[in-house]
Amino acid sequence: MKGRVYKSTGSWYQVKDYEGNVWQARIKGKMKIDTAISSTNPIAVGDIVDMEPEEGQGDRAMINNVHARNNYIIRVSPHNRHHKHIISANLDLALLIVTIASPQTSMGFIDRFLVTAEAYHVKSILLVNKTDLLEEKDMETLAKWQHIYGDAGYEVLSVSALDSGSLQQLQDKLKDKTTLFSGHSGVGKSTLINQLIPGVDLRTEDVSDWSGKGQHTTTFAEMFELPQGGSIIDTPGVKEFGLIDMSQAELSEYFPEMKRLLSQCRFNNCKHINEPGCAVKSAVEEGIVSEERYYSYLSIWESIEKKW
Ligand SMILES: Nc1nc2c(ncn2[C@@H]2O[C@H](COP(=O)(O)OP(=O)(O)OP(=O)(O)O)[C@@H](O)[C@H]2O)c(=O)[nH]1
Ligand SMILES: [Mg+2]
Ligand SMILES: [Zn+2]
Repeated sequence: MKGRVYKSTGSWYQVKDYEGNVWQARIKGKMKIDTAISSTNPIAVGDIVDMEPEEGQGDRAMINNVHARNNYIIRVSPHNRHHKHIISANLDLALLIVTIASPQTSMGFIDRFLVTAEAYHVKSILLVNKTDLLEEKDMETLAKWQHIYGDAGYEVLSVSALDSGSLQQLQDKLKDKTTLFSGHSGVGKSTLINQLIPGVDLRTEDVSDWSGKGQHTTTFAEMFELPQGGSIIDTPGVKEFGLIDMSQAELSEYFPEMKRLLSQCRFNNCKHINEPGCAVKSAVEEGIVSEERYYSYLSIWESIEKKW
């Protein structure tokens, strides 16, 4: 029996089979787990699994195989490099939800997320939420982000989850796809899903008055089906995005606006830092590649291990 994992709480998995029945499943002790990834969670939301019902146990089942993943997004714990967590698998799209106010998302965080999604071949869209709260200077930030990320090759949508009329374009993007919703705590991931899927009624919580940050309301990743077709994966808010094993040499390939220029650098092992004839640096000087994105490149470059 084949099914897709909708929810995982550590030891139990909620799996929907292809006839629409929901099973409460565990991993069979002897199941072979792909150790190449060595994540703290062997099975993630979005995984396709094989399972067998447990005799006389109602909706209980045993998972005995995980199908090879088309892709997945993995995150390293910022506190322990060895703790890798697969956020979700078999994605068509990653929606990074960001806010300019209440709370503020940093460009550094955005860029780390986008780099990870590029490395794992997951297309991403940037969604700026809470536009109802934007003051004049925030509108400038919004225009700047639209410009920078638009030029880099990303779609940027801006909405207010409180105004369902602003969500039409987003709805079209999500149709018939499996989409990961990610972003800091409090940016409105669950609120958006409540708007997109009437009746799902996810718990949401005000951003804290004193810290201006979200309260980590969602605690487990869970997948929900959209009425018009497709599904969304709600996830707990992430504070930092630790990058997976990535070498400094490959990093520039994960900045689409730099990737386009790599063949024009004088040296094919150019680090794009202080080499002569570097096409990336020239593009930064000419304003073709944004200084902010280049700064993120340098900052990520310094934070990853040197493996040429
Ligand atoms: N003004 C305004 N408030 C919003 C908007 N979207 C969400 N909120 C509020 O922001 C707060 C946090 O929303 P949640 O949906 O719980 O945020 P989340 O991203 O799911 O947070 P975690 O589950 O902690 O990761 C709630 O009080 C929402 O009502 C918006 O577009 N405008
Ligand atoms: Mg939530
Ligand atoms: Zn270069």
